[in-house]
Amino acid sequence: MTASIQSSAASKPAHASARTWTVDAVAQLFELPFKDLLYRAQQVHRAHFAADEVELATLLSIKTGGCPEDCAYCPQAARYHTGVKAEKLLPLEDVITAARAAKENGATRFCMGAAWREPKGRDIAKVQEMVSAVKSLGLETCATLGMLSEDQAQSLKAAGLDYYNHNLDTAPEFYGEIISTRTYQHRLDTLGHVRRAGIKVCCGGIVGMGESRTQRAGLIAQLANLDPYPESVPINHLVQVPGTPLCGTEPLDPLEFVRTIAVARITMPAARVRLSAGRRELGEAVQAMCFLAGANSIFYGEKLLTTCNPEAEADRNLLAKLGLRPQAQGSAENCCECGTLAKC
Ligand code: SAM
Ligand code: DTB
Ligand code: SF4
Repeated sequence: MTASIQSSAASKPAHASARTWTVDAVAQLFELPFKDLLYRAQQVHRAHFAADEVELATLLSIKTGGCPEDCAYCPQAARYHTGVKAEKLLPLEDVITAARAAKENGATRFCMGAAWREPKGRDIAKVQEMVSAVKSLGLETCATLGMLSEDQAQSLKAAGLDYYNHNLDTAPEFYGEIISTRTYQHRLDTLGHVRRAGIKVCCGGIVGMGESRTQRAGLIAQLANLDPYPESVPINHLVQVPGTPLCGTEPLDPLEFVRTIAVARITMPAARVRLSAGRRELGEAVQAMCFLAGANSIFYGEKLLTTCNPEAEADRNLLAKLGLRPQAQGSAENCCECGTLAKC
């Protein structure tokens, strides 16, 4: 399994992988005493970012449910009986209204998600309009629409798309237990198309699906060895939704989730590591540890795609209690030197 995705950049960006991570080397980080692991993660975090700043990204499901894929975690797969109804693509006006509200609430990034295996030509034209409209509000734009061809990626870039989210989800060795309707290589191909179109990559995975620690290390090694590694790395804690095959999986030890965040931070120093799905179930103390471990981004707003997220006010209170501040709006400019959002 190759982890290489090609970039057309003439010179390597500053967040290019400084080294190749073997699964063993990543697994050794997981094995560190908890305090040593968090100390190392903090050192890396503070060398690359203001330690008190957290990015707020708001999600909107622009096309909900009815998905033909079989991702075993997903409430939007048509084949599972989860109570999520298939809906049509939202009208442009609804997307603009939601994006405006996200901006007023303090978000800097707006991510539009669609329950598609891959978008069709007419879908891309409509998403292009959404991207342009959201961008004109002064928000960073992100979309997650499934597999993308090179042409589709270029069309989205032309419309002003800043980030594309497409997750590897888990280690290659565990992947077949979770999804059978598309391969790991399909995912790497889409990531390559996104990179070559000049869109920043948002790519992470889910933990708590019954994978082993070695497999968690395998996921992180895959992400860290992408060349360059993703600018954004969402680490999702499985939200167990009744009706999905993974509902009833033995819950992951929350400290293992914190370790995963720390290992992502150490191996991808200049990436935004996003504490993603599952925050409600983790509670405030575990989330606080995740921030200590180097998480510096969250999904913000009462809903993820179909499941619940903490209320925005509860999140603002949590950040204030921890002495963390939301990233200032309008400050998410690219570094002129390297094109990333991080200090370099
Ligand atoms: N259909 C597109 C795709 O799969 O790329 C975009 C939407 S999909 C819902 C985006 C990501 O959400 C998935 O790759 C997965 O990592 C995450 N996700 C979905 N259901 C989840 C759950 N129950 N718990 C945690 N993460 C989940
Ligand atoms: C990502 O890694 N997590 C978000 C976002 N990218 C699109 C989605 C989480 C979805 C959780 C289940 C749901 O709400 O349907
Ligand atoms: Fe479809 Fe995406 Fe859910 Fe998989 S994760 S079933 S592709 S919406």
